[in-house]
Amino acid sequence: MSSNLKFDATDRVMHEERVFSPSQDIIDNANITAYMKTKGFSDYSEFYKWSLANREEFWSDLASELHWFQPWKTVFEWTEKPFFKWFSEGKFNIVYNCLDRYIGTPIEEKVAYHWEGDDGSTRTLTYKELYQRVNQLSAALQKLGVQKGDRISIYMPAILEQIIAVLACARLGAPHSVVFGGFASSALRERIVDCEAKVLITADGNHRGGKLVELKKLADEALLDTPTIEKVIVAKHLGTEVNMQEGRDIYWEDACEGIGLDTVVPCEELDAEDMLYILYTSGSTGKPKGVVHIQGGYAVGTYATTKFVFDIKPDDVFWCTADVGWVTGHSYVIYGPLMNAATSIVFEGIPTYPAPDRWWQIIEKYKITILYTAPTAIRGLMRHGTDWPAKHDLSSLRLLGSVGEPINPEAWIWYHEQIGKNALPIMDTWWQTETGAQMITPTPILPLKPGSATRPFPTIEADIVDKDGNSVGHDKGGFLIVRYPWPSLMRTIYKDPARYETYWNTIEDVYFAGDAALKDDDGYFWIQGRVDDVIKVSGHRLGSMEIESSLVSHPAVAEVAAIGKPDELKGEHVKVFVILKNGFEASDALLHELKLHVRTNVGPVAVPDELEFVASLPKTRSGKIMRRVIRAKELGEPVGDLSTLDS
Ligand code: 7RM
Repeated sequence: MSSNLKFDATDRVMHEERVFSPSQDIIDNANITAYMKTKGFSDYSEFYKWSLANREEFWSDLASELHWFQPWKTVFEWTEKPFFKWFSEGKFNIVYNCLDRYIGTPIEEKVAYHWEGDDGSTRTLTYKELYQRVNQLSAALQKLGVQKGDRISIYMPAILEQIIAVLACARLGAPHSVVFGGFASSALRERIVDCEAKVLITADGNHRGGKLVELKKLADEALLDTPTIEKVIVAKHLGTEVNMQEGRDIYWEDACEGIGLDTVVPCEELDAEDMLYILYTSGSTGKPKGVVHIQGGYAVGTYATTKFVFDIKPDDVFWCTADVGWVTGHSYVIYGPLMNAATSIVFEGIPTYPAPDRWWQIIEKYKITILYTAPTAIRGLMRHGTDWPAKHDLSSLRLLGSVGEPINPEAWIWYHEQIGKNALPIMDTWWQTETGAQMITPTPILPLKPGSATRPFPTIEADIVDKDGNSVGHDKGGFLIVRYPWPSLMRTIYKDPARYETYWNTIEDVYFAGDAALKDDDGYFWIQGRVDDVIKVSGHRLGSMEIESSLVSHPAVAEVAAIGKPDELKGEHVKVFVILKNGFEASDALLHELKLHVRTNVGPVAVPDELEFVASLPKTRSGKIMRRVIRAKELGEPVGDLSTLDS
């Protein structure tokens, strides 16, 4: 167990005695109830116990609801621990399950996405139309030389072309690597270089909250140093004049020229374990990790959780507010909802533009039934008062969800009272980029406690342990772990299997999530936050080292330490401590310059709220900065073991 963990995860109790029990009506009609019945259960605890002993049966039941070109031979095997496979030898394509299987059925006329632009413009795609657009782009990619296995980076705003691009890649078996449109050019470049992408799909630009983002310009800066990129496809979203490099850049519409909407590019019949995507996420080093997800098991996991947690029914209108640049967008804007034939909403803008009722207006307009969002957004909207939601008819809503960070009971209650009109259950879903799908989460049949993600999803053997892997029992803090692989767990870290293995050997033989948590007497989990150098700012995942390495590239900076500090609105914000090089003076001007430096190098999400110039930083004898000590001092908490401190 590494010694640089943020805290020891002991007894940070967050108790909430209130319990909200679901109505009998909700219980009777839930998808999970129907499944439990087929297995002879009416009680979740009994069913969960059964699921731990019958993992393969549970997951093959769910997998059987999807289309396989050829059935799997083995449900699960540990190939060489901690590497494993699900549904071996099954032939599969996730896109077939998102689109093709609906063609020729009434679902083809159903709306897949309602899109609402920042400026209020709208667009709709039915399943048939989405299928056509995806086939068309797949054909265009083929014409540009893309083949199964080629990596494609996608750097786009929240427009429907982003989703079309993702699906067109997956259809061909060409792994996509979506880079959040809020990242700056160096972050984009680093990700393109790591996965050696052949093609980049981007857009001219976009507006968010009325502000212009010149995306192509940012992409061009990244492309100065990305030797593997052969072609750049540019979607015209704003229709503005942008630089187009001869021979490299091609407009989306030109790439698709001559490819009719009736063109069909059959789905590549892939192995269940073939790579679906790489998604970069922050860890404890400066280099982001390329989390690898695969076609089969990932599909089964996102399909099953969407069905049971969000309880999707044919008439639902589902809105997951996450950006496709993060894992929540991959799993619950694209794949999970499409495999459940749901109608989803995609919104380009921000909750408060042009006014703080934009979201409530969208819910009323599209008669949204399920809203899945982040605590930081709830807290932000809470600040504007109850009049804004009260102005709108939110009665279409039947279920709420939360993700990205612990939801504080105060925000939970506001969400429940003001948006859920004192009636709607809130699915507080704990999971990670690495886990692919929701892990510790209620389904609508579980009693809820504000602030708790409740209990593990069926088959997920989560526990709280000490650093030696021993269960700590109830009401004691510890490390959150999972004992056994599940289908949607990442398969490796791209080109770095050793880094994947650290998830399984930090605490011997179990999946170590990097979070501290505790379990109460009812077996409810209370997640307390990261114990490593991952910082969650407004639900966005950042790494201390990424911010630090960006800052040390500035000529004035000698050394930096970045930490996350609790923040009422954002959950956490970044504070950096900077030691200047000789000959540089601390000043307000330099402070602003350094913040700007992070903005242009990593992106606006990573800009530190606080920056302090210091003369020294606590270090180990081997010269490693002890962020744990800095953080404890900053928060006025006990600094813990100082035996490795240099001075
Ligand atoms: C989905 C996502 C993962 C980290 C995770 C936690 C934190 C996420 C919750 C949560 C408490 C939740 N993926 N986290 N959901 N903490 N309650 N419901 O966020 O890879 O970006 O981040 O986010 O610390 O380890 S992520």
